[in-house]
Amino acid sequence: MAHYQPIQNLKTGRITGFETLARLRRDGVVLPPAEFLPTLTPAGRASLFRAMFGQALALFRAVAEAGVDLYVSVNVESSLVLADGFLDAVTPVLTADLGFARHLIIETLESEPIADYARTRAVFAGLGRLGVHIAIDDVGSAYSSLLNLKDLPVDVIKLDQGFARGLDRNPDDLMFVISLLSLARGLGKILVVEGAETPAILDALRVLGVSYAQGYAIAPPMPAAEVLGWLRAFAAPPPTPVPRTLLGVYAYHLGFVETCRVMANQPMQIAWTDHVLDPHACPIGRFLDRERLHDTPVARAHAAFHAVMADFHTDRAGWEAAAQWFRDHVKDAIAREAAGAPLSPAGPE
Ligand code: G
Ligand code: MN
Repeated sequence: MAHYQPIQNLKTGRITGFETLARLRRDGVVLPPAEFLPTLTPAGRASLFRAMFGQALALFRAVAEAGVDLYVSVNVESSLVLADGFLDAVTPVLTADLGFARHLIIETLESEPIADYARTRAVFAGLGRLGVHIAIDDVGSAYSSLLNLKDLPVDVIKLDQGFARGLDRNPDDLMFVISLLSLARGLGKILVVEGAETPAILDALRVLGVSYAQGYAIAPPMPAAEVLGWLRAFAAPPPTPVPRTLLGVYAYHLGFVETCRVMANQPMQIAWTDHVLDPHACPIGRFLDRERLHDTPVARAHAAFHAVMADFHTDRAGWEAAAQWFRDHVKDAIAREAAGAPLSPAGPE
């Protein structure tokens, strides 16, 4: 049995695809892969993959018939990719239906070190010639993942959900997302961040410039019969650089500060315009004004940070301290909100 979980393009708001996820029903309970995969033999895993590949094709045909253009991804262990029957099982189907091949993403999992890089590269390249995209799954969860990223021809990086899932409790973990985003950009790969569990996490990812996300905040995995109806009902708010949540504010600020640090590291000095000194002009200022939070400690720390932008080249330590002060206030406000005591908006003027 397969469930399908949507992946959203955060730049456009549209759903770009679905991941095919194995679900096992045992004694009336639906089990996720973590609970039953370890019990499967290699032959059992191969037959699970064939079943999921078939389910992915079935979903692709159903949505294509309804005139909807979507990618469908399917998971496979790297060891299975190297096994003899793998290409034989998928090539005839993909060659017969190049529309499916071009809409298929194969997500490779790294449960064990890759035994034969040359052969893995050859298989991926063969799939690539048919139009199939390759994703490297759960990046960051296994010791070899960055080496695989370096040595294999993949198109998509899926950041393990462990990085995004707890962001509302540990906002500084956003640095992992910022770094991976920069790595993906530099390598020319697409980054998909998994574990977008809450609207605030999704907001933070969008504000950072992450292009694709997957997680409960968009939708949990659903049965095939629900996919088209869910797509029809799905309405994404219009894309905007303005944060919608305090975690989004935190993300925007971290991303901005990191960009400034990178630029400070090269000899061409940045000339700030007066605009930069205006605390109401930036996306954070627009959030604070819209939420009527302009009379709060967070907003005062925000204005103080804008005031030190003029000292960026002359007093970096003071600038870093003001940035840190603002972040401490935002973190405090996030914690208050989680505890049910949010910052109160200013009263009517
Ligand atoms: O291997 P991969 O990480 O692609 O598997 C995705 C799994 O994560 C699925 O089993 C899915 O049910 C689960 N999942 C999807 N989104 C979320 C989320 O936002 N939070 C958590 N905790 N799990 C998720
Ligand atoms: Mn996956």
